[in-house]
Amino acid sequence: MLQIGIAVIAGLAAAVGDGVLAPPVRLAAGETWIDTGEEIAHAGPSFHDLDGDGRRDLLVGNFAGTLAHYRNVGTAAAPKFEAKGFLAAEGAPIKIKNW
Ligand SMILES: [Ca+2]
Repeated sequence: MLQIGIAVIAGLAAAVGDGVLAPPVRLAAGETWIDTGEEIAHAGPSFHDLDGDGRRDLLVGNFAGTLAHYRNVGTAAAPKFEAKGFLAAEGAPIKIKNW
């Protein structure tokens, strides 16, 4: 179910100029599908260049308030993602209150 949410957002990100959305794309990190798991809902994907290399990386927030980080090791036009764990600060995962 969560994979669908990510795929839909990825499809929106690929929208073309005439207002027609591109088909949804299921994202993977290496050989593993990106998935927040069955126990954690409300995937909130967002693309940002976190390391300043010109390629947008993927952050996936979830209901628990953590942000899974996937570094783009592909290109800007053909991204490939590498799982980097949860985004952290001072050695601890960042946790955002969402209610
Ligand atoms: Ca980057």
